[in-house]
Amino acid sequence: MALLSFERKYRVPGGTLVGGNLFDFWVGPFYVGFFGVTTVFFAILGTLLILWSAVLQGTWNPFLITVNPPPLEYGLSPAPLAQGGLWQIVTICAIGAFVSWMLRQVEICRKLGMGYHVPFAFGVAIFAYVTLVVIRPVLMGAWGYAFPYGIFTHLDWVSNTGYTYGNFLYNPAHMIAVTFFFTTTLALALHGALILSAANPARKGDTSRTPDHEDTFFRDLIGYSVGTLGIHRLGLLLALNAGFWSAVCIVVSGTVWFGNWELWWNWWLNLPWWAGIEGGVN
Ligand code: UQ2
Repeated sequence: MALLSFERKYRVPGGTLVGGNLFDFWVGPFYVGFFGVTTVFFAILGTLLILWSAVLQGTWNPFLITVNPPPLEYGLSPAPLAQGGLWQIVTICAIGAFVSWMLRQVEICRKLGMGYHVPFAFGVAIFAYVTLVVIRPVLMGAWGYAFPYGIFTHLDWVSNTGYTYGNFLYNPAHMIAVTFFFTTTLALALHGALILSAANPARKGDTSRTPDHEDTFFRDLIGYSVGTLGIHRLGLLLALNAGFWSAVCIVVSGTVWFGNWELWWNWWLNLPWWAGIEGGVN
């Protein structure tokens, strides 16, 4: 069905979570809905507050603009605007905009009778962000442990936070997250290459190849094809795990593990069956 006639057929009222028919309309190609309104509200307010923060800071250099969280002394209390209060409101706006965007996705899924896989996936990204700026700072007792909103300053925060725990690459959850990130790119590269190779035949003028060709390529190569639906399940699983284990690796640093991550691996050296071995560590 042509795009325009399909959309006309499916652009019908209903499926909203909040607001009934009130915001159940489109502006050009965009569905609005109650959460479209709240997304725009939080996004504009948050952006204006970042600009206000830049004015207070006295720079328009995009690399140097930074909205800093309050100093650690403020703990978990509201801070004056110029000492992290702006960061606190910007964070509320960011979470408000992200969650509104996710719920707008849910409303569109409901209108179309689709599964909620996309808003669920976006929810995992929101969870990773909320872990950094809410969950971990609350567990550690100060908003000052959250990261600043600036191009250079957030890089400095990542470096400083990493070295606070020695060599962060020894963090086992970080290892799992990195492995999922790399495996995600491997799966997407294989999938993108396989689809394009079937769609664009080796001999010019040949017709496109079918999914059977895709399956057979991998059966010939490694004796196994994960399948055309399976590769997308695998891709979603890999990508969501990358975000999830990223959240885990930072939330455990400073809450359940305080020292250097290299020392975490001493559990291996301390296993009972080689305790007391001559030349060992215990
Ligand atoms: C596949 C298949 C696809 C694919 C890909 C495979 C026809 C179009 C890429 C091959 C993928 C495999 C064997 C899994 C690789 C495992 C990891 C962890 C990267 O079989 O079905 O559909 O796109």
